[in-house]
Amino acid sequence: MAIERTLSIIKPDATKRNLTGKINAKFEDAGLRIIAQKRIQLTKDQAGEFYAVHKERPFYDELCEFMASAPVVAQVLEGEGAIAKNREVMGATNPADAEAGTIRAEFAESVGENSVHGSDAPDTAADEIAYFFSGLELVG
Ligand code: 3AN
Repeated sequence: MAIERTLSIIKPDATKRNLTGKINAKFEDAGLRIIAQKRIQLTKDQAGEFYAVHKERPFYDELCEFMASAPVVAQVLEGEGAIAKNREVMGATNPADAEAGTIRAEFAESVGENSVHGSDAPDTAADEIAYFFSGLELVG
């Protein structure tokens, strides 16, 4: 399988509860390398731009408010099949459906405040990485 890069975000519910290290350990234990990482405070507009694909969904406004409610940690994960592997480690969107041992099963508070974001395909991964990081910041 090819080496891929994917965008991950540790969301406000998790940074507020001081879970960055525990979540990073899950990625590293699964063989994903954190090749770029920064903690930032998004504005509601920036969160809205990032989640523009969800604009028509009923939870869009709530999602943007939440993503701007506290700092997030944006990161690039690299590894074999990193996009699918990261989504496996994250678990299902709704923590009630997430498999035991996944990040969302262990840490997520609700379907909205679900601790992590991960890109879902190669094209979105490339766009989302470029939203947060310049090429110079990616040291594999
Ligand atoms: P995933 O993050 O698992 O790819 P998406 O792309 O369906 O899930 O949803 C993007 C984000 O929108 C989720 N991570 C979650 O924070 C939020 N979200 C999804 N469904 C709901 C919902 N029913 N109510 C509130 N927020 C939601």
